[in-house]
Amino acid sequence: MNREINRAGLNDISGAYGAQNIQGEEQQKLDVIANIRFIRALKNGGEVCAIISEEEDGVIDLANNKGKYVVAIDPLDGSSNIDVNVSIGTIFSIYRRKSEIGTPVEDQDILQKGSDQVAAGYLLYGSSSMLVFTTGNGASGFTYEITLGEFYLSHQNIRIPKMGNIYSINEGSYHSFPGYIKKYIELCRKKEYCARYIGSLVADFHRNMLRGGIYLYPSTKKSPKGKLRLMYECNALAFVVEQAGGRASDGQRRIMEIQPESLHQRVPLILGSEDMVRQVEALCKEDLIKY
Ligand code: AFP
Repeated sequence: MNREINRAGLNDISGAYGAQNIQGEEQQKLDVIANIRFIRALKNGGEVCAIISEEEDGVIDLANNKGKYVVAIDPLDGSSNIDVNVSIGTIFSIYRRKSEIGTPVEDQDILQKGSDQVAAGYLLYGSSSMLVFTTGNGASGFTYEITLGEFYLSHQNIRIPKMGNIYSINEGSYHSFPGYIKKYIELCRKKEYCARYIGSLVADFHRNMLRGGIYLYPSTKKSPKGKLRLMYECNALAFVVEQAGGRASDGQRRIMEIQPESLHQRVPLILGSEDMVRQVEALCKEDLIKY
């Protein structure tokens, strides 16, 4: 994917594909290409029995009963940034199937909680391409060496600062945020924190993880349940950030403890430096007590 993304302006693979995905979002050509490529690679790998993808309505059953793992993936996140040469990413979660190996995939294999993930991570196609992932024993980053075509360990055991001074939120929606989010933004402004928002979750998250900060996508009038998807965006980053010493919440609950009810379920997402996320949770609690 790295090669295609880097050549996006030169060949006919940027721009809209002309269809919408299940969420009603316009698919970009690279969304479709990334989806096909990842599904093909996971199928050929032989370890996976089913895939949940942002770009597909239902579960992709690979008819590989011997496969031990279920993968949830957002093949290309931040795709509205492709045409303007801004960083984008891929996000993935890996689950061990619950049903017996050798039998067909069951519902219980698919809708698993984030706390059941055995590995998760993301690829960031930025000024360099990086893979950051965890298997539950810390989180590390690997940078892609383009001439050798390999990822090399470059960020061993990443630790997110407990407190930071960056906040990332689409402030254009300020007037439709819940009260506690508005209060938190006021607080960030008073303290003259740095507002940084790229609009590519992976890129915003990665910067905040290395520097210390918070990312917020709360409920809005347009997206009452938040915009981001629990199964292939929030859970993976929640696992990574927790393994780096940070926190991920929907305001009231730990993201990884939310029981998914559907493949494309959306949740509010607040994640990053532990003390910053706790402060938002405290403001949310105050609001709930008041009303
Ligand atoms: P696209 O893939 O449609 O660009 O959406 C990207 C995304 O899911 C996530 O990467 C961003 O953080 C978020 O949406 C940005 O959404 P807003 O444009 O509403 O701020």
